[in-house]
Amino acid sequence: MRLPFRVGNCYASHMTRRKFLKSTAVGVLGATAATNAGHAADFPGEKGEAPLIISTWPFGKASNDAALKVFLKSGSLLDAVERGIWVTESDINNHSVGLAGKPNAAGVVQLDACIMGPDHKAGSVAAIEGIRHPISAARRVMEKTNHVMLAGEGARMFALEQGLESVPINSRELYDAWQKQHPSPVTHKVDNHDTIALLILGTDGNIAGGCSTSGLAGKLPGRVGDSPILGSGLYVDNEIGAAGATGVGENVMRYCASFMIVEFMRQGMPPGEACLQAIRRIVKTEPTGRELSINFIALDKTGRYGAAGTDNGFAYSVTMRDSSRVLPNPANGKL
Ligand code: SD4
Repeated sequence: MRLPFRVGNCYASHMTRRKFLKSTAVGVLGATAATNAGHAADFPGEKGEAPLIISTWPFGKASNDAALKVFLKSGSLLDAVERGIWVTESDINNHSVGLAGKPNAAGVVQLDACIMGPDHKAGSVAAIEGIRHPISAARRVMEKTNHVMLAGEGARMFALEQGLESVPINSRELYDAWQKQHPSPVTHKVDNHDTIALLILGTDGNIAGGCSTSGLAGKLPGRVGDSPILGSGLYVDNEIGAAGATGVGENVMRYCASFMIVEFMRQGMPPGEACLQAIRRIVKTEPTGRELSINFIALDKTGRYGAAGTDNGFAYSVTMRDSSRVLPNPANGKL
């Protein structure tokens, strides 16, 4: 989609979502007014030159920049994904990715991550505790085991055996104390969630992606979201393209949304339109209508990229050799 304004490099990676919202409100309204509501043909997305990296949220930009550097130096898509996502996982000011993420209802930070490469290999970890870089644990699952997904304590033990950086955990005591107060399961209001999903198209036309999150703040202990579930929080099909998600995982994983978006691209839709159509399809069957908090990014083999989300404040980051930008949610006003 051609926007009537350009969101340049002025958005530093530490800018909060709220500040970003405020600062782009005028531009977003402009974008909405300049398009005529919601026709697929008006939603073609944009095209870039590989190496091309896109990720969720303004904080993704710092990860994109790191991923680009790694790719240009090493030529490795998976290194670029992993080391790019490290940046967000390491950011102590980010409270929705990595060990600085907000804890679950029992006061424990449980992390989800996955990675998928051009050869359709994938690895994932769910509800892992105390591991600095869950994306690296996911990559090790992919490369060092015959499995695709490890969860909970087993995932942590595996990561420790692999020598990944860790911090001590005291989840047992926290969980026991929490259970005394809440003997039966309760649902907790979720008040904070943002995930990094990062997709890269290499100069050789190959695609890879990764995803990492602390999930929904206040989630029930053991709850796993969409982010480590292949086809939900992330999907890569090297013949077609890739998609990634951020938002309320329960509303993504019930629809295999990233897989759906890639399949829409297979049918010929440009990435942005595929994201929009996935949302429209999901919204149709949901009694809550568009109050779903589901947001997607996608890119295809030819370098087209796009995004769409139900959250007006959703934004995504796009990085190429000569530019690194944060763009507002192109679906604002189109749903
Ligand atoms: C989850 N999808 O665990 C993640 C959280 C998230 O933006 O993406 N928030 O449900």
